[in-house]
Amino acid sequence: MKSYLFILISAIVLVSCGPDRDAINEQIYQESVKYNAEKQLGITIDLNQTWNAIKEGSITVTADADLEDIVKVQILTESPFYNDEARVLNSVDCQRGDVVTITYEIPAYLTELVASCVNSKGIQRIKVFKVGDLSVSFGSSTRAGTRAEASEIPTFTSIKLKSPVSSFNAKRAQQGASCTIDGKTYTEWSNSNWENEQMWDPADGQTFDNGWKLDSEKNKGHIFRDIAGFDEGELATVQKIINDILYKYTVTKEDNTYGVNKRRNNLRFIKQTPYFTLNNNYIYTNGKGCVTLIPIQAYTDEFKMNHIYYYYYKPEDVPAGMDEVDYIKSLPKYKAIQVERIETTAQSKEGAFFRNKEFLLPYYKNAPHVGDNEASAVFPAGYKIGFLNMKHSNGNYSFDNVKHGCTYGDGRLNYAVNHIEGHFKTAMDTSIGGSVKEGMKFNDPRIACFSANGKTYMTFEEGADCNFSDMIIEIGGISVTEPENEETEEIVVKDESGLSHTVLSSQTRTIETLEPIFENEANVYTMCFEDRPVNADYDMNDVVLKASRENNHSVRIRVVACGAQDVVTLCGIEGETDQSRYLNNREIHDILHIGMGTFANTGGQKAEEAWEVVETGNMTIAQFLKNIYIENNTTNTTIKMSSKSGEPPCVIIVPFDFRYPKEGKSITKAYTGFLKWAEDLNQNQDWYTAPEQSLIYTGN
Ligand SMILES: [Ca+2]
Ligand SMILES: [Ca+2]
Ligand SMILES: [Ca+2]
Repeated sequence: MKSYLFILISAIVLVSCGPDRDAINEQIYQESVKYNAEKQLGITIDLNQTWNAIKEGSITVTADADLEDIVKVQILTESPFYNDEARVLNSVDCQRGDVVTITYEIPAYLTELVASCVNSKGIQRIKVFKVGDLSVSFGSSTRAGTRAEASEIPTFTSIKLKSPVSSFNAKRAQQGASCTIDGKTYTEWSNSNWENEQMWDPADGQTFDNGWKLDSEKNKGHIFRDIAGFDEGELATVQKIINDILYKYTVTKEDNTYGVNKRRNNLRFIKQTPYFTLNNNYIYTNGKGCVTLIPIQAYTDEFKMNHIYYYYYKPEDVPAGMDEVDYIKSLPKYKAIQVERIETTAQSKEGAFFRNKEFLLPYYKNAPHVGDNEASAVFPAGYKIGFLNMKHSNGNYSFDNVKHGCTYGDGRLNYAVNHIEGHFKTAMDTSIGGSVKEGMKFNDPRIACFSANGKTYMTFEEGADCNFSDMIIEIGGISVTEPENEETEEIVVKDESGLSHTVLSSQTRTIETLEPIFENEANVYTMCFEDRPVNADYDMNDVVLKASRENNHSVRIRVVACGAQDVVTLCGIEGETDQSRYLNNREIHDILHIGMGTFANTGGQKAEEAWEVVETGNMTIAQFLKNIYIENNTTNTTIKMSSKSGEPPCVIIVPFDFRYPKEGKSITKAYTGFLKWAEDLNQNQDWYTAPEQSLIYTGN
């Protein structure tokens, strides 16, 4: 068979030198295309392969999120919060309560998507759904905090505190000029003003009303109530929000470069949050009710060593002439949670998400003393609340242990502890003796706050890396006031890298929430052509188009590259368009304003992209692209998506901002997973996410 084909090929080469392809038998042409493909690719193509990696679907969305002034609903690939990777697949303008059906076109490997209600200010509330689900609604899962019946609030007026213990910073500072930890000598605590820091726990044996209780075990010293788990569908949504920004482990080569011990470096995210940029990770109370903590994950082997404390002050309470940081060091620290009581060891190992206990942060009115202290469950307005994690083995307060120490949300308080070698210092940047590329500085926070989907979370870095997802706690709140009209204020903040973000400050809950406005890019679909199927080199860059949704009824189409020498005309763009920008029926070199026979944007010459917006009506992007084809006027051939499956890949559609190969580099080398997918379309469906960097065009 092969030798027979070889004879045919020779014949074609002879014939195709002439101007007229009509003489070539269509079947001979197709077989020679196939022969070249099998030679170039070296595999047998899956008989069902259509070279279109897009999966289509639709979902009916009820726009009932707890959000004023909803203006649209959109479908995203991932959670939009602090996540540059999330892409908008489609959006429909609507109002609160509307029920809308939205089509989407996604990479075949995605199994979960995100529906989002967006309001006029750009604030979003999301809900995760499964590809194939028929409908999704938001309902109570996006409710921002809870407003209590009076019966939910404990009515105590005093709390008994037991004898305090000195903090590790205090014990180490009390050593004088230097202190020794596990044989190493440190001077960071000398003259550090830490020596008076004390840790106060509620004493055992107290009872509270309205469902609140002290832990039944001795010496836990935290006050909590049992709460119902996640609302319907909320668990999947919370998991997605957390994992899309704070996933614990490294997954890509880049992650590995910046991580340590296979833990991802999530420090960059922490530093984007307005709580860090504006507030040093303090939260501000507004006097509307109780402030509570609801643990949702403790993905750490050391969870039994973690003890969460808090402190609070009014900025105007700092004595004149006193350094604010020294003032904070001297403040009493109160127990909030002993983490060993929130989960099992098995849950800690699998990174389970849960939501079953709500811990109260009592307000102690005066400086604490052993015995009864005047206290209330409602936190007055105007306080900054800060958090720390006191890490130590239970009952063991020895400062001579590298894992023992207090780590704070206010990074200025971490300077000394971050110097402890063999544990905390490992999380520092390599330039200051740590192990993490782009790791922490000595003054960086180890607890961060962020708001997403109407809730505010705290996330902890307890140890020797920068994954910042050792523990995740929702900052809850039980409001005692009637919900008022939204009190929001827009603030523009700059992050460390100098980028400006609009943040909406809201006072609708018991603490101020700071929610940035996230605008995610539209998903980009890429269509690649080979211009000479008979002797294709499969660099898939001879004509490259990119398409993205402009809105529910129009598509932006761009011509981004020409890696063809032949005269090639772009055809089949269907739909109304602005005639001043038309691309249809024009020669590709002409479109890009480059010389005939030259390449652009495939490695050598660069050219500006050309684009137009086309009214596509009800057509999906996939349908719109499938209609587009090229005419090779040099060889007199038409190259279009084959209506049959199992044909050679002369045209492919990728549901992604695909980095096509450089000039002359085969897609089989640039994407090593491509051939497996070509042979079996159920394998390696995400092949286009893992390029060989040196073989793809990245703009240079
Ligand atoms: Ca960690
Ligand atoms: Ca080519
Ligand atoms: Ca080419």
